[in-house]
Amino acid sequence: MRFTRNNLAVLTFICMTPPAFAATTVNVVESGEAGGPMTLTLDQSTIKAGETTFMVHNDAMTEEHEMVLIKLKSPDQKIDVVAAKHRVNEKQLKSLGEVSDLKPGADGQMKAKLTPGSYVLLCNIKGHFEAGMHTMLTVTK
Ligand SMILES: [Cu+2]
Repeated sequence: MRFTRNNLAVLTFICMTPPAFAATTVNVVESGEAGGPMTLTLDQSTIKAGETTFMVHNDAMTEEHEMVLIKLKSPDQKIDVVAAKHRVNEKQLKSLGEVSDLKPGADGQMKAKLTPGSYVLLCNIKGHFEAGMHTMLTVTK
């Protein structure tokens, strides 16, 4: 195959175009009332690395929630709950930020630049992690 000047121009353009760069948005819904089961769900569990916006909605009627973003050292890293406090010890974990004090019905958001790896999103209000408010997020290249 012989390249004409036009072909080369097109090839050069393709080679120099970086991979599509689009910020990812993850929608997070938190739900559950005091004394009952609680949930923290994502609209996608695997995303590409890069600039990420978490849009967090507290769907509870009366309960305040929060969302803490944690990067794990490995996919199977255990997160311990401090029994006496009914909370996770955030100081032992790598937190990348949080949306705190989300009132019932309220929305919040946070941005983070995510590198490939395993992440956990959780609510660390007393008792909420144990009630079910945690979920995994996998970030790929
Ligand atoms: Cu909560």
